[in-house]
Amino acid sequence: MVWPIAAVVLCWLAPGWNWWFPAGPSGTGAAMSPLGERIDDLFYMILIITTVTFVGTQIGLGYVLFTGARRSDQPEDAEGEKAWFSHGSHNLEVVWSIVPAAVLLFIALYQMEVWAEYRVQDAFPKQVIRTGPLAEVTARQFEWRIRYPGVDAEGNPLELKPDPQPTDLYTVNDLRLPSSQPVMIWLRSEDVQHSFFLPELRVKQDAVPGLVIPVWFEAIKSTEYSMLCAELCGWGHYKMKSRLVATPEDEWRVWLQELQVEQNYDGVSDESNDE
Ligand SMILES: [Cu+2]
Repeated sequence: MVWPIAAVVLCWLAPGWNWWFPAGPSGTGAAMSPLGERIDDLFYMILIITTVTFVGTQIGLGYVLFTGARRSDQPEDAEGEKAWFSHGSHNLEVVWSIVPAAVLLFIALYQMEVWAEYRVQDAFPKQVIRTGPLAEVTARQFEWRIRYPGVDAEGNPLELKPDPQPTDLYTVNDLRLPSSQPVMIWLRSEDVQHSFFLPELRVKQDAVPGLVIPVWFEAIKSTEYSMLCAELCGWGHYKMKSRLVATPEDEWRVWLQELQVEQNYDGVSDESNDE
């Protein structure tokens, strides 16, 4: 019984110690995105179901072992204590087929809405469908290359085109996007399979060579988040640790304008004359 008890105690304590979910900018393991909170609720629901199942089956196992040992001790008053075999019991087979199937079906149906919002483009928030992607993130061995649209004369971001444009702007390992609103990126891979992972936002999506995968998320706080590769993609896999910086939208626009000035600077002319 040591292991079941240890498992239950650990299940109980792990969330408080941030073993279950990583401690993000909030200092706790709390999800930093609205959809992430709902994903966490699903995790906890499944954790409770598996804990109850695990403890229940261990208690059942303990009970069977205990009563079996007691009966074999006293073979002389075996009357009425005849060994009972469950093997071939139709009723038991039906019960332990239907109950797990019902539990799995319940989980499958219960998570469908969150899954759809996360992965199915038609169910994405209307805002990201309207505004389109704000950046393209391309994974490669071993870094994240990020492409943003340039800004027009008024300082508004242009539309991000599927193919690189002369007006595009670039960063490496530094993804910057507006906070407190759903934003979308295009995810690609240049070489092998990588996995775009924002642990605090509960976003994890494979980057697959040849595919352009739209990914959306919403950072509820303006701060810096971890951006990792969650797929062992080669010797330098660890070097893909980078960051997502979420800022209010006006600050993000100013940053994009500054990036444009910086990247268009020819290194000769007086920078102040260009503006
Ligand atoms: Cu990688």
